Amino acid sequence: MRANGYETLLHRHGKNPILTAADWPYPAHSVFNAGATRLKDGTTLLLCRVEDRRGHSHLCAARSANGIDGWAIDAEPTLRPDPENYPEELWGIEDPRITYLDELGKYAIAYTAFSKGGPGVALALTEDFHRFERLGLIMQPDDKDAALLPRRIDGSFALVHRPMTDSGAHVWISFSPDLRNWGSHRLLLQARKGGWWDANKVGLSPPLIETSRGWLMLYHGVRHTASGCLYRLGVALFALDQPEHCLARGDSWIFGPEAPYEREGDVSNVTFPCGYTLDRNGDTINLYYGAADTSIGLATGSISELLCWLDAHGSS
Ligand code: BMA
Repeated sequence: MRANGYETLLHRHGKNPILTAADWPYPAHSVFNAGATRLKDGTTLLLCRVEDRRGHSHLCAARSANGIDGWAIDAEPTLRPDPENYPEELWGIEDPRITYLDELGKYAIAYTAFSKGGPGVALALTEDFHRFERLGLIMQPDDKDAALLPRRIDGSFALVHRPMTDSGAHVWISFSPDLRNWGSHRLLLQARKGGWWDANKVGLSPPLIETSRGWLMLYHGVRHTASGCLYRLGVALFALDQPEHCLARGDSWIFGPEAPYEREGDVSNVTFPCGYTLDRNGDTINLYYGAADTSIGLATGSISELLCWLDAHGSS
């Protein structure tokens, strides 16, 4: 399929938006930016960011057999901010990204903890999405858009994240022996400059996807315009054993706000994926994204097609 002459790599589901605040079993203002995973029994679990009328967010799990509809949503918030014990969560917790860590037999959730100091990166572990073990703030403000890699690289856990610096908002990777102490920080992906669609501000979208050719990154690029920001999605590939080494980066964005529920909402013109699942064939990717900071959409694509596109449109 083509749109305006461009290849369509990610296809919106006909039932989009697949989840909205109207589906919630308790009062909620908006539901967006969900982390995603497939549980061992094949159930798709979305850990959704739910914003209340105070403007504060918490996380709530929604489970579905097909990842499209028939969602069973927790009757109460699944993970609430806990500012008494974790002051960095005073104004809410946002944008979870889920990675299953084989080594621990646990899911790691990297999320944004928001408080007086600004947004920082916090980490929690869980086996069942009912009980959670918090590790607290692992990257101090201003930092967000973080996810762990599923396995150690050269003996260390690896975290992709997006600190704000004077030179702009770029994606970094940091390493840790124990998930608590982080160092060996390296620049992973730099925002471009000038007229590019991803000038000045980029960030990781869902966790990196391991492929035989490298770690595939879907990242958001933010374009500042006279009427606000445009959040769109781009693609890059990094070496498996040396993830800070970029093998290819696409020149154009591949997915952006086009449908009415992406064009209009609390924050218009935002497509913001925080999670994906892979089908059993290992190729079909189901991408769950926040639409206009208001609802959750699903778009489906193929890993091999994304890699082919990168061969044709990428440079290192
Ligand atoms: C980013 C994050 C996201 C949000 C997006 C658009 O900086 O804070 O949570 O979806 O802005 O508002």
